[in-house]
Amino acid sequence: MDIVKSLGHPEEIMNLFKFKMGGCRAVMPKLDDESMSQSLRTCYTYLNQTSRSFAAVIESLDGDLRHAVCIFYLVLRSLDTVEDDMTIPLETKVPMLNDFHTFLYQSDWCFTESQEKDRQVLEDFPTISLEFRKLGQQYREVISDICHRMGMGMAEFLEKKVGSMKEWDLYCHYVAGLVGIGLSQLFSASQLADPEVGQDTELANSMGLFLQKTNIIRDYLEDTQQGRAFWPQEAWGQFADSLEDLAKPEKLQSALSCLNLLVTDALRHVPDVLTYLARLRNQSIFNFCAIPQVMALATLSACYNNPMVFRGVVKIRKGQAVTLMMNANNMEAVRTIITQYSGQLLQKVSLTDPSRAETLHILGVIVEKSAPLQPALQSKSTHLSPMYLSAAMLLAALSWQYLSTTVAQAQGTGDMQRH
Ligand code: D61
Ligand code: MG
Repeated sequence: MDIVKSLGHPEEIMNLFKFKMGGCRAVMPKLDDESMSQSLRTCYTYLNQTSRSFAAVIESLDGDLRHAVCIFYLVLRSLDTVEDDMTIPLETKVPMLNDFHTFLYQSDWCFTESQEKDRQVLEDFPTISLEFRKLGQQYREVISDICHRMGMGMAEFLEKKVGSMKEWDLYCHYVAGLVGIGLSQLFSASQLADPEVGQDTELANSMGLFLQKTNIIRDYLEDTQQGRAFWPQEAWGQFADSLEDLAKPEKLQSALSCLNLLVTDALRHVPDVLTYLARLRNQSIFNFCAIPQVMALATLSACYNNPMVFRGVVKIRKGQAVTLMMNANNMEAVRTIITQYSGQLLQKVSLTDPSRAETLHILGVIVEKSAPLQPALQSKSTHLSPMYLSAAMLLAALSWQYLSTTVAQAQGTGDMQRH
């Protein structure tokens, strides 16, 4: 089935075969768990059970960073399982979220009343907290601090809705920006990344916001069907009387306008993502950080102006995902990928979309910032690399789009004047 979906994309078919033949082992070597304690092996089992997208890239991290990030993931996944469990009453949930960081040092603390799919990590939390207490002090301090701040943020938003775009940024900061900030501190603490990586919390926060906003945009239907509302009212309120209304066929145009507005807002974080990735020196950390980001951009491009967001869950092809996983392992390749998807998005921007100008603007900024550096080095040789050419063409296409916008507007005003 995956092969069929990639029929029009020969590179993807090749990569799917390579992947099936274990080709991605180059990018993600097998975890040698011989020397592991039983409880640590159990933690890696929970990691693979609860995270489709992060397990493999976490297992391929170097040195003691691997275990630290694995435990960091399981601690926050446990906290999030409490937040997401709609069967836990508020008066129980709020104190649990606020005090969760203290459970890390209570060897027998566990929670057995969750109905969530990931409830295993709460029922057997003693195994996770045991491995947590075995980590180095520098890692435990980061994990406990981030767990405390995320728990308090989640509790804050249990009592209030995501209203303004600013509150959307704040909610995504609590549940994903703090993950980026914590990971960056773990990277620097492991000496596998420069201290500035852990210190520049703005960039680290953007890494999390781009991933979480993409998830929230993609999961519109699943979330609204489960009574969860993460789309900011400041956005949907411009197009409908309720968030659920966006799923009504007669509201499709309004729904697409709201969707495109949110995608455009999420794209604001891409320039920071590029700056963040360019600072990474360790290959395993680069893969771990870059792969989820380019997957998110591919998902955003697939969601943009796509009615399927209101009828199901839009997913990128398996062949596309494998190709991104195999290619996104150096900065030049990431620049090329981001330029390609910006071009794809550009082609979808309709003349009548209310966010058209903002979308074209941010795509222009992204294309400029992700223009491949290589050509400069090749200046000695006259010919310009194909990527340089396509970036130039993209910029040309963008300015053409701008011009046609302004002309249309001028004519419009002309028309306006006429009526
Ligand atoms: C570099 C590399 C990975 C990064 C990063 C920078 C910055 C941020 C993140 C990963 C986190 C991205 C989160 C996007 C997926 N959204 C969720 O998982 C939501 O839950 C958020 C709260 C718990 C966060 C758990 C987490 C996730 C990824 C990690 C990690 C911790 C620790 C280390 C590495 C990666 C979403 O949960 C979906 C679900 O319940 O399945 C939600 O409830 O909104
Ligand atoms: Mg959650």
